[in-house]
Amino acid sequence: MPQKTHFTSEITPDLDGREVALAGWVWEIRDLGKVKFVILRDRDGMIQLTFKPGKTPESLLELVSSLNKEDVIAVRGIVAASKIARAGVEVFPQELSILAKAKPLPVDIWNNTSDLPTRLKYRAVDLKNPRNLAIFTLASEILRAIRDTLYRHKFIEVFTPKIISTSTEGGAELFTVLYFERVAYLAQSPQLYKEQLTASLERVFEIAPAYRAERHNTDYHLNEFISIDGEAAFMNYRDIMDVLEDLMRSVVSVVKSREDRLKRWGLRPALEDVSGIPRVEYEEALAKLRSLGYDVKWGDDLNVEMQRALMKYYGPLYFITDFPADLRPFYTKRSEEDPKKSESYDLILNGIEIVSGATRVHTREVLEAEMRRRSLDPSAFEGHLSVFDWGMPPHAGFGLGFNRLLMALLGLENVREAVLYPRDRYRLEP
Ligand code: AMO
Repeated sequence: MPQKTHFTSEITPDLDGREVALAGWVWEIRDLGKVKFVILRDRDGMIQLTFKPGKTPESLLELVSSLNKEDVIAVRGIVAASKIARAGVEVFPQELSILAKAKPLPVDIWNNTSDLPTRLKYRAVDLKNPRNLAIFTLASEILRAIRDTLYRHKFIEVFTPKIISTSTEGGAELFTVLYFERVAYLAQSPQLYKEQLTASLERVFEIAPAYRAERHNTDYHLNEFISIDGEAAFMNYRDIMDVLEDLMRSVVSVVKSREDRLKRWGLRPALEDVSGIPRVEYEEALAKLRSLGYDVKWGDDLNVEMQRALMKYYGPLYFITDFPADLRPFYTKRSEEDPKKSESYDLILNGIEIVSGATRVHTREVLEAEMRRRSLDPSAFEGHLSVFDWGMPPHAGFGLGFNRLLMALLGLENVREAVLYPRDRYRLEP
Protein backbone atom coordinates (compact mmCIF):
# COMPACT_ATOMS: atom_id res chain seq x y z
CA MET A 1 0.00 0.00 0.00
CA PRO A 2 1.46 3.39 -0.95
CA GLN A 3 1.71 5.92 1.87
CA LYS A 4 -1.15 8.45 2.00
CA THR A 5 0.16 11.48 0.12
CA HIS A 6 -2.78 13.84 0.62
CA PHE A 7 -5.73 14.47 2.88
CA THR A 8 -8.97 14.81 0.90
CA SER A 9 -9.10 18.56 1.58
CA GLU A 10 -5.79 18.91 -0.25
CA ILE A 11 -7.15 17.49 -3.51
CA THR A 12 -7.88 20.61 -5.54
CA PRO A 13 -8.49 21.11 -9.28
CA ASP A 14 -4.95 22.41 -9.78
CA LEU A 15 -3.65 18.88 -9.09
CA ASP A 16 -5.32 17.83 -12.38
CA GLY A 17 -3.39 14.92 -13.91
CA ARG A 18 -1.29 14.21 -10.79
CA GLU A 19 -1.09 10.80 -9.15
CA VAL A 20 -2.06 10.73 -5.48
CA ALA A 21 -2.46 8.12 -2.75
CA LEU A 22 -5.47 8.52 -0.49
CA ALA A 23 -6.80 6.55 2.45
CA GLY A 24 -9.96 6.74 4.49
CA TRP A 25 -13.51 5.42 4.90
CA VAL A 26 -16.29 4.68 2.43
CA TRP A 27 -18.93 7.32 3.10
CA GLU A 28 -21.27 6.53 0.24
CA ILE A 29 -21.44 4.27 -2.81
CA ARG A 30 -23.39 5.30 -5.89
CA ASP A 31 -23.82 2.57 -8.45
CA LEU A 32 -25.09 3.85 -11.80
CA GLY A 33 -24.59 0.49 -13.49
CA LYS A 34 -21.52 1.04 -15.64
CA VAL A 35 -20.16 3.97 -13.68
CA LYS A 36 -19.69 3.72 -9.93
CA PHE A 37 -18.84 6.46 -7.47
CA VAL A 38 -17.39 6.08 -4.03
CA ILE A 39 -17.27 9.05 -1.69
CA LEU A 40 -14.14 8.67 0.40
CA ARG A 41 -14.11 10.39 3.79
CA ASP A 42 -11.11 11.24 5.91
CA ARG A 43 -10.56 13.53 8.88
CA ASP A 44 -10.53 16.65 6.77
CA GLY A 45 -13.32 16.11 4.25
CA MET A 46 -14.53 14.01 1.33
CA ILE A 47 -13.57 13.30 -2.23
CA GLN A 48 -15.32 11.55 -5.10
CA LEU A 49 -13.65 8.44 -6.52
CA THR A 50 -14.93 7.63 -9.99
CA PHE A 51 -14.83 4.11 -11.43
CA LYS A 52 -15.56 3.90 -15.15
CA PRO A 53 -14.95 1.13 -17.70
CA GLY A 54 -12.06 2.19 -19.89
CA LYS A 55 -10.62 4.47 -17.21
CA THR A 56 -10.60 1.94 -14.37
CA PRO A 57 -8.79 -1.42 -14.33
CA GLU A 58 -11.36 -4.25 -14.71
CA SER A 59 -10.43 -5.89 -11.37
CA LEU A 60 -11.22 -2.69 -9.47
CA LEU A 61 -14.74 -2.50 -10.85
CA GLU A 62 -15.50 -5.83 -9.18
CA LEU A 63 -13.80 -4.87 -5.94
CA VAL A 64 -15.89 -1.69 -5.72
CA SER A 65 -19.09 -3.74 -5.91
CA SER A 66 -18.05 -5.54 -2.73
CA LEU A 67 -17.57 -2.36 -0.67
CA ASN A 68 -19.75 -1.45 2.29
CA LYS A 69 -20.15 1.91 3.98
CA GLU A 70 -17.29 2.62 6.42
CA ASP A 71 -14.94 0.01 4.98
CA VAL A 72 -11.40 1.32 5.25
CA ILE A 73 -9.72 1.69 1.88
CA ALA A 74 -6.56 3.02 0.30
CA VAL A 75 -6.41 4.10 -3.33
CA ARG A 76 -3.79 5.25 -5.76
CA GLY A 77 -5.29 7.27 -8.57
CA ILE A 78 -5.19 10.22 -10.94
CA VAL A 79 -6.73 13.57 -10.06
CA ALA A 80 -9.07 15.15 -12.60
CA ALA A 81 -10.64 18.60 -12.46
CA SER A 82 -14.36 18.22 -12.95
CA LYS A 83 -17.33 20.50 -13.58
CA ILE A 84 -19.81 18.04 -12.07
CA ALA A 85 -18.09 16.63 -8.98
CA ARG A 86 -18.87 18.49 -5.78
CA ALA A 87 -15.42 19.85 -4.97
CA GLY A 88 -14.72 20.55 -8.65
CA VAL A 89 -12.39 17.59 -8.63
CA GLU A 90 -12.51 13.78 -8.66
CA VAL A 91 -10.00 10.94 -8.56
CA PHE A 92 -9.83 8.00 -10.99
CA PRO A 93 -8.37 5.09 -8.97
CA GLN A 94 -5.81 2.81 -10.53
CA GLU A 95 -5.29 0.68 -7.46
CA LEU A 96 -7.53 -0.02 -4.50
CA SER A 97 -7.00 -2.01 -1.33
CA ILE A 98 -9.53 -2.81 1.33
CA LEU A 99 -7.71 -2.39 4.64
CA ALA A 100 -10.62 -3.30 6.92
CA LYS A 101 -14.27 -4.24 6.54
CA ALA A 102 -17.01 -2.55 8.59
CA LYS A 103 -20.21 -4.02 9.98
CA PRO A 104 -23.36 -1.82 10.07
CA LEU A 105 -22.75 1.01 12.54
CA PRO A 106 -24.64 1.40 15.85
CA VAL A 107 -24.88 5.17 15.26
CA ASP A 108 -26.36 7.01 12.29
CA ILE A 109 -23.44 9.18 11.24
CA TRP A 110 -25.08 9.98 7.90
CA ASN A 111 -28.35 11.64 8.94
CA ASN A 112 -27.75 12.43 12.62
CA THR A 113 -30.82 10.58 13.80
CA SER A 114 -29.23 8.88 16.85
CA ASP A 115 -29.90 10.36 20.30
CA LEU A 116 -27.09 11.75 22.44
CA PRO A 117 -26.88 8.82 24.94
CA THR A 118 -26.49 6.35 22.05
CA ARG A 119 -23.96 8.58 20.38
CA LEU A 120 -21.91 8.87 23.57
CA LYS A 121 -22.14 5.14 24.26
CA TYR A 122 -20.54 4.45 20.87
CA ARG A 123 -18.46 7.61 20.88
CA ALA A 124 -15.55 6.23 18.82
CA VAL A 125 -18.03 5.52 16.03
CA ASP A 126 -19.98 8.74 16.53
CA LEU A 127 -16.75 10.68 16.00
CA LYS A 128 -16.70 9.53 12.36
CA ASN A 129 -19.65 11.87 11.77
CA PRO A 130 -18.34 14.80 9.66
CA ARG A 131 -20.11 17.23 11.98
CA ASN A 132 -18.07 15.89 14.90
CA LEU A 133 -14.92 15.87 12.83
CA ALA A 134 -15.59 19.53 12.10
CA ILE A 135 -15.97 20.24 15.85
CA PHE A 136 -12.82 18.47 16.99
CA THR A 137 -10.52 19.52 14.18
CA LEU A 138 -11.66 23.07 14.90
CA ALA A 139 -11.03 22.51 18.62
CA SER A 140 -7.43 21.65 17.91
CA GLU A 141 -6.95 24.75 15.76
CA ILE A 142 -8.52 26.91 18.46
CA LEU A 143 -6.14 25.49 21.05
CA ARG A 144 -3.23 26.28 18.81
CA ALA A 145 -4.48 29.87 18.38
CA ILE A 146 -4.94 30.23 22.14
CA ARG A 147 -1.42 28.96 22.79
CA ASP A 148 -0.04 31.36 20.16
CA THR A 149 -1.89 34.29 21.71
CA LEU A 150 -0.64 33.50 25.19
CA TYR A 151 2.94 33.07 24.01
CA ARG A 152 2.61 36.41 22.22
CA HIS A 153 1.68 37.94 25.56
CA LYS A 154 4.78 36.26 27.05
CA PHE A 155 3.02 33.50 28.99
CA ILE A 156 4.82 30.16 29.09
CA GLU A 157 3.17 26.75 29.29
CA VAL A 158 3.44 24.74 32.51
CA PHE A 159 2.02 21.61 34.09
CA THR A 160 0.96 21.32 37.72
CA PRO A 161 -0.03 18.24 39.75
CA LYS A 162 -3.53 16.85 39.37
CA ILE A 163 -3.20 14.68 42.48
CA ILE A 164 -3.18 17.02 45.44
CA SER A 165 -3.51 16.94 49.22
CA THR A 166 -5.90 19.87 49.89
CA SER A 167 -8.78 21.63 48.21
CA THR A 168 -7.85 24.58 45.99
CA GLU A 169 -11.24 26.16 45.42
CA GLY A 170 -12.64 25.58 48.93
CA GLY A 171 -16.02 23.91 48.82
CA ALA A 172 -16.71 20.22 48.92
CA GLU A 173 -16.64 19.24 45.26
CA LEU A 174 -13.54 17.06 45.46
CA PHE A 175 -12.95 13.56 44.17
CA THR A 176 -10.86 11.50 46.54
CA VAL A 177 -8.19 9.06 45.42
CA LEU A 178 -6.29 6.52 47.38
CA TYR A 179 -2.66 7.63 47.32
CA PHE A 180 -0.75 4.74 48.88
CA GLU A 181 -1.56 5.00 52.63
CA ARG A 182 -3.22 8.41 52.36
CA VAL A 183 -6.30 10.03 50.96
CA ALA A 184 -5.57 12.54 48.19
CA TYR A 185 -7.77 14.55 45.84
CA LEU A 186 -8.08 15.32 42.16
CA ALA A 187 -7.36 18.99 41.44
CA GLN A 188 -10.42 21.18 40.79
CA SER A 189 -8.16 23.83 39.32
CA PRO A 190 -4.44 24.67 39.27
CA GLN A 191 -5.28 27.88 41.14
CA LEU A 192 -2.76 27.79 43.99
CA TYR A 193 0.10 26.41 41.90
CA LYS A 194 -0.37 28.90 39.10
CA GLU A 195 -0.36 31.74 41.63
CA GLN A 196 2.82 30.42 43.25
CA LEU A 197 4.49 30.19 39.84
CA THR A 198 4.06 33.93 39.25
CA ALA A 199 6.73 34.36 41.94
CA SER A 200 9.28 32.83 39.56
CA LEU A 201 8.03 32.33 35.99
CA GLU A 202 5.90 35.52 36.07
CA ARG A 203 3.40 34.62 33.34
CA VAL A 204 2.22 31.04 33.05
CA PHE A 205 -0.57 29.09 31.45
CA GLU A 206 -1.72 25.50 31.70
CA ILE A 207 -4.08 23.46 29.54
CA ALA A 208 -5.18 20.42 31.51
CA PRO A 209 -8.13 18.51 32.90
CA ALA A 210 -9.87 19.78 36.03
CA TYR A 211 -12.04 17.58 38.23
CA ARG A 212 -15.18 18.57 40.08
CA ALA A 213 -17.35 16.13 42.00
CA GLU A 214 -20.41 18.28 41.35
CA ARG A 215 -23.66 16.37 41.34
CA HIS A 216 -25.29 18.73 38.84
CA ASN A 217 -26.68 17.06 35.80
CA THR A 218 -27.02 20.04 33.49
CA ASP A 219 -26.20 20.69 29.84
CA TYR A 220 -23.08 22.67 30.80
CA HIS A 221 -21.53 20.86 33.76
CA LEU A 222 -18.92 18.13 33.41
CA ASN A 223 -17.06 16.27 36.13
CA GLU A 224 -13.87 16.38 34.10
CA PHE A 225 -13.27 19.35 31.83
CA ILE A 226 -10.36 20.97 30.08
CA SER A 227 -9.36 24.13 31.86
CA ILE A 228 -7.16 26.76 30.26
CA ASP A 229 -5.63 28.65 33.13
CA GLY A 230 -3.47 31.74 32.99
CA GLU A 231 -1.78 33.74 35.71
CA ALA A 232 0.48 36.77 35.40
CA ALA A 233 2.65 38.72 37.82
CA PHE A 234 2.41 42.51 37.67
CA MET A 235 -0.99 42.49 36.00
CA ASN A 236 -4.46 43.27 37.32
CA TYR A 237 -7.86 42.02 36.21
CA ARG A 238 -8.17 44.72 33.55
CA ASP A 239 -4.87 43.69 31.98
CA ILE A 240 -6.09 40.09 31.94
CA MET A 241 -9.36 41.13 30.29
CA ASP A 242 -7.24 42.80 27.57
CA VAL A 243 -5.41 39.50 27.03
CA LEU A 244 -8.72 37.62 26.90
CA GLU A 245 -10.07 40.06 24.34
CA ASP A 246 -7.09 39.36 22.12
CA LEU A 247 -7.49 35.63 22.76
CA MET A 248 -11.16 35.69 21.75
CA ARG A 249 -10.32 37.65 18.64
CA SER A 250 -7.85 34.98 17.54
CA VAL A 251 -10.35 32.22 18.36
CA VAL A 252 -13.00 33.87 16.21
CA SER A 253 -10.62 34.30 13.31
CA VAL A 254 -9.94 30.54 13.37
CA VAL A 255 -13.68 29.87 13.37
CA LYS A 256 -14.13 32.28 10.46
CA SER A 257 -11.48 30.50 8.42
CA ARG A 258 -13.47 27.27 8.78
CA GLU A 259 -16.94 28.71 8.53
CA ASP A 260 -17.90 26.96 5.28
CA ARG A 261 -17.17 23.53 6.66
CA LEU A 262 -18.97 24.28 9.94
CA LYS A 263 -22.07 25.57 8.18
CA ARG A 264 -22.13 22.65 5.80
CA TRP A 265 -22.65 20.37 8.80
CA GLY A 266 -25.24 22.58 10.44
CA LEU A 267 -22.98 24.33 12.97
CA ARG A 268 -23.76 28.01 13.40
CA PRO A 269 -20.86 29.98 14.92
CA ALA A 270 -22.10 32.39 17.59
CA LEU A 271 -19.63 35.21 16.91
CA GLU A 272 -19.02 37.14 13.72
CA ASP A 273 -16.21 39.26 15.09
CA VAL A 274 -14.80 40.58 18.35
CA SER A 275 -14.25 44.29 18.51
CA GLY A 276 -13.99 45.43 22.10
CA ILE A 277 -15.87 43.19 24.53
CA PRO A 278 -18.28 45.20 26.74
CA ARG A 279 -17.22 45.31 30.42
CA VAL A 280 -20.40 45.55 32.44
CA GLU A 281 -20.20 46.14 36.16
CA TYR A 282 -22.20 43.71 38.27
CA GLU A 283 -24.24 46.60 39.64
CA GLU A 284 -25.18 47.80 36.19
CA ALA A 285 -26.13 44.24 35.20
CA LEU A 286 -28.42 44.04 38.24
CA ALA A 287 -30.12 47.29 37.29
CA LYS A 288 -30.68 46.05 33.74
CA LEU A 289 -32.07 42.76 35.02
CA ARG A 290 -34.45 44.53 37.37
CA SER A 291 -35.69 46.67 34.50
CA LEU A 292 -36.45 43.40 32.70
CA GLY A 293 -38.51 42.25 35.66
CA TYR A 294 -36.00 39.94 37.40
CA ASP A 295 -36.10 39.92 41.17
CA VAL A 296 -32.36 40.11 41.95
CA LYS A 297 -30.64 41.78 44.85
CA TRP A 298 -27.07 42.78 45.53
CA GLY A 299 -25.11 39.65 46.49
CA ASP A 300 -27.08 37.23 44.28
CA ASP A 301 -25.23 35.22 41.67
CA LEU A 302 -26.53 35.50 38.12
CA ASN A 303 -27.90 32.40 36.42
CA VAL A 304 -27.87 31.30 32.79
CA GLU A 305 -31.31 32.72 32.13
CA MET A 306 -30.26 36.15 33.39
CA GLN A 307 -27.02 36.02 31.45
CA ARG A 308 -29.02 35.22 28.32
CA ALA A 309 -31.37 38.12 29.04
CA LEU A 310 -28.44 40.54 29.21
CA MET A 311 -27.46 39.68 25.63
CA LYS A 312 -30.26 42.03 24.63
CA TYR A 313 -28.10 44.93 25.81
CA TYR A 314 -24.54 43.71 25.36
CA GLY A 315 -24.62 41.18 22.53
CA PRO A 316 -23.42 37.56 22.64
CA LEU A 317 -20.07 38.23 24.35
CA TYR A 318 -19.57 40.44 27.38
CA PHE A 319 -17.72 40.65 30.71
CA ILE A 320 -19.46 41.12 34.04
CA THR A 321 -17.01 42.77 36.43
CA ASP A 322 -16.63 43.86 40.04
CA PHE A 323 -18.67 41.11 41.69
CA PRO A 324 -19.49 41.26 45.40
CA ALA A 325 -16.35 39.97 47.14
CA ASP A 326 -18.34 37.42 49.13
CA LEU A 327 -19.46 35.72 45.91
CA ARG A 328 -15.86 35.00 44.94
CA PRO A 329 -13.17 32.64 46.28
CA PHE A 330 -10.79 33.59 49.10
CA TYR A 331 -7.90 34.45 46.80
CA THR A 332 -9.83 37.27 45.06
CA LYS A 333 -8.69 40.83 45.73
CA ARG A 334 -11.23 43.30 47.07
CA SER A 335 -11.70 46.66 45.34
CA GLU A 336 -9.70 49.44 46.89
CA GLU A 337 -12.52 52.01 46.65
CA ASP A 338 -15.25 49.70 47.94
CA PRO A 339 -14.22 46.55 49.83
CA LYS A 340 -17.67 45.00 49.38
CA LYS A 341 -16.72 44.59 45.72
CA SER A 342 -13.85 42.70 44.15
CA GLU A 343 -11.51 43.05 41.19
CA SER A 344 -13.13 40.12 39.45
CA TYR A 345 -14.92 39.27 36.22
CA ASP A 346 -16.72 36.54 34.31
CA LEU A 347 -16.77 36.31 30.53
CA ILE A 348 -20.17 35.31 29.17
CA LEU A 349 -20.70 33.84 25.71
CA ASN A 350 -24.22 33.09 24.51
CA GLY A 351 -25.42 33.20 28.13
CA ILE A 352 -22.83 30.65 29.33
CA GLU A 353 -19.99 31.60 31.71
CA ILE A 354 -16.85 30.54 29.86
CA VAL A 355 -14.16 32.31 31.90
CA SER A 356 -13.78 33.60 35.39
CA GLY A 357 -10.87 35.43 36.91
CA ALA A 358 -9.63 38.23 39.10
CA THR A 359 -6.79 40.20 40.56
CA ARG A 360 -5.54 38.12 43.50
CA VAL A 361 -4.73 38.86 47.08
CA HIS A 362 -0.93 38.92 47.31
CA THR A 363 -0.27 39.50 50.99
CA ARG A 364 -0.35 36.67 53.49
CA GLU A 365 -2.28 38.52 56.21
CA VAL A 366 -5.14 39.44 53.90
CA LEU A 367 -5.24 35.96 52.39
CA GLU A 368 -5.49 34.39 55.86
CA ALA A 369 -8.29 36.78 56.81
CA GLU A 370 -10.21 35.95 53.63
CA MET A 371 -9.81 32.23 54.37
CA ARG A 372 -11.16 32.60 57.89
CA ARG A 373 -14.07 34.64 56.62
CA ARG A 374 -15.02 31.63 54.49
CA SER A 375 -14.49 29.15 57.35
CA LEU A 376 -11.29 27.77 55.85
CA ASP A 377 -8.43 26.95 58.22
CA PRO A 378 -5.23 28.79 57.18
CA SER A 379 -3.05 26.14 58.82
CA ALA A 380 -4.26 23.67 56.19
CA PHE A 381 -2.75 25.98 53.57
CA GLU A 382 0.58 26.65 55.32
CA GLY A 383 2.67 25.42 52.39
CA HIS A 384 0.89 27.80 50.05
CA LEU A 385 0.80 30.73 52.48
CA SER A 386 4.51 30.54 53.20
CA VAL A 387 5.27 31.31 49.54
CA PHE A 388 3.72 34.71 50.22
CA ASP A 389 6.46 35.40 52.80
CA TRP A 390 9.23 35.26 50.23
CA GLY A 391 8.41 37.88 47.64
CA MET A 392 5.02 37.35 46.05
CA PRO A 393 4.31 39.79 43.22
CA PRO A 394 0.89 41.33 42.66
CA HIS A 395 -0.83 39.09 40.14
CA ALA A 396 -4.04 38.29 38.31
CA GLY A 397 -5.39 35.51 36.13
CA PHE A 398 -8.14 33.60 34.45
CA GLY A 399 -9.67 30.13 34.17
CA LEU A 400 -11.32 29.35 30.84
CA GLY A 401 -13.49 26.26 30.42
CA PHE A 402 -12.45 24.97 27.01
CA ASN A 403 -15.44 22.67 26.51
CA ARG A 404 -17.86 25.44 27.41
CA LEU A 405 -16.06 27.76 25.01
CA LEU A 406 -16.59 25.25 22.18
CA MET A 407 -20.19 24.66 23.19
CA ALA A 408 -21.12 28.33 23.28
CA LEU A 409 -19.07 29.22 20.23
CA LEU A 410 -20.71 26.60 18.03
CA GLY A 411 -24.19 26.86 19.54
CA LEU A 412 -24.09 23.22 20.72
CA GLU A 413 -26.98 22.29 22.98
CA ASN A 414 -24.96 20.16 25.35
CA VAL A 415 -21.38 20.56 26.59
CA ARG A 416 -20.95 16.78 26.26
CA GLU A 417 -20.88 17.30 22.52
CA ALA A 418 -17.71 19.33 23.02
CA VAL A 419 -15.76 16.55 24.79
CA LEU A 420 -14.41 13.46 23.09
CA TYR A 421 -15.23 11.17 26.01
CA PRO A 422 -17.34 13.07 28.55
CA ARG A 423 -17.36 12.30 32.27
CA ASP A 424 -20.56 13.21 34.04
CA ARG A 425 -22.56 12.06 37.06
CA TYR A 426 -23.66 8.88 35.31
CA ARG A 427 -20.99 8.40 32.68
CA LEU A 428 -17.64 6.78 33.38
CA GLU A 429 -17.43 4.88 30.09
CA PRO A 430 -16.37 4.81 27.33
P1 AMO B 1 -14.36 28.60 38.01
O1 AMO B 1 -14.72 27.63 39.08
O2 AMO B 1 -15.36 29.67 37.68
O3 AMO B 1 -13.03 29.38 38.38
O4 AMO B 1 -14.00 27.81 36.69
C1 AMO B 1 -13.43 28.48 35.57
C2 AMO B 1 -14.15 28.07 34.30
O5 AMO B 1 -14.12 26.67 34.15
C3 AMO B 1 -15.31 26.22 33.54
N1 AMO B 1 -15.97 25.25 34.43
C4 AMO B 1 -16.61 24.13 34.01
N2 AMO B 1 -16.81 23.62 32.78
C5 AMO B 1 -17.50 22.46 32.68
N3 AMO B 1 -17.99 21.79 33.74
C6 AMO B 1 -17.82 22.26 35.00
N4 AMO B 1 -18.30 21.57 36.04
C7 AMO B 1 -17.10 23.48 35.17
N5 AMO B 1 -16.74 24.22 36.24
C8 AMO B 1 -16.08 25.27 35.77
C9 AMO B 1 -16.18 27.41 33.31
C10 AMO B 1 -15.64 28.42 34.29
O6 AMO B 1 -15.84 29.74 33.86
N6 AMO B 1 -9.68 29.11 39.74
C11 AMO B 1 -10.79 29.82 39.12
C12 AMO B 1 -10.36 30.55 37.86
C13 AMO B 1 -9.48 31.74 38.14
O7 AMO B 1 -9.90 32.61 38.92
O8 AMO B 1 -8.39 31.82 37.54
C14 AMO B 1 -11.86 28.79 38.78
O9 AMO B 1 -11.66 27.61 38.74
O10 AMO B 1 -15.97 27.85 31.97
